[in-house]
Amino acid sequence: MDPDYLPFHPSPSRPAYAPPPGAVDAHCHVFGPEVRFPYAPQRKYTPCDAPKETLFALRDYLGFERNVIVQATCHGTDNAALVDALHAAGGRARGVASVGPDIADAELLALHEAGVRGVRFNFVKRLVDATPHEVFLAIAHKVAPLGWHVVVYFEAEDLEDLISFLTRVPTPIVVDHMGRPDIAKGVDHPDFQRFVNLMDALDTVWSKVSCPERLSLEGPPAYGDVVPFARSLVERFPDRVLWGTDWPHPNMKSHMPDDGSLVDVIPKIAPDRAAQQALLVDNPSRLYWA
Ligand code: 0GY
Repeated sequence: MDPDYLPFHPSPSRPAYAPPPGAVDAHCHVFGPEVRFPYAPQRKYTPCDAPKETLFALRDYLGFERNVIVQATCHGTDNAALVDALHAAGGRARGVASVGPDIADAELLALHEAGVRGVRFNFVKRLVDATPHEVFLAIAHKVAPLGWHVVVYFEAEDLEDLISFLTRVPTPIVVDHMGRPDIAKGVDHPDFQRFVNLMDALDTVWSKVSCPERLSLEGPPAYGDVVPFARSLVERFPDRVLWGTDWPHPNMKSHMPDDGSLVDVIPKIAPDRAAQQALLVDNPSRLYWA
């Protein structure tokens, strides 16, 4: 089936910014190829095939050494493409899987051996049908003994209703894309400050300072209106932030970002070498390679 959004950028520019040795792209995906790893029947979009070989070539081209590959909704709870990529990465990739509550302990162990270190809970209504919080909590309790964490994806307007759930999660929590703030409202708006307050109150909550291309009203290549949001989190929580390309940018319909331009946003959100080292190397190493 044809993809229902733009294909990823065919020839990204080489970024001016050079990431430090050991840098991790902590949010990216592999899709298909469909002939080998079919997409989930219940998916809400059909992606373009985005195979592991292309991801690893992009990693090298952009100056990264490692990837965290995140299971996206179009593959449902079939983590086969993810596991295949992890095996091929030779220790240079870790994974975040999607699993159901009935997953067997042996399956979890096999995922762990492949390099999975977390599960993802998706609350974005256009991407998934709702899952009861109790089901997610049962999964979180099942993976906690493995030392895994939970990645959550939600939109800013839904955070208030999720706070009581988040406080009950027994593992570290990584929030995708800064909780998707409405950039037009500004950093000081109560919606974004609710997220900052959550990170203040719960030191188990981390944030990916990623995806300016999804959040920006200004658009490429600088995505300048998103910078103050990401920078404020990097300054305030230097040890609990991660960065990722989000390649191959599923569901991007307005424009397809040049991944080189996305890398060049990094020194604007983490201006000094110490902040860059934490964001790109030390923090993801602690969470995924400890
Ligand atoms: C992302 C964002 C999106 C998609 C998914 O799991 C997914 O399908 O996460 C999106 O459409 O915003 O992080 O890849």
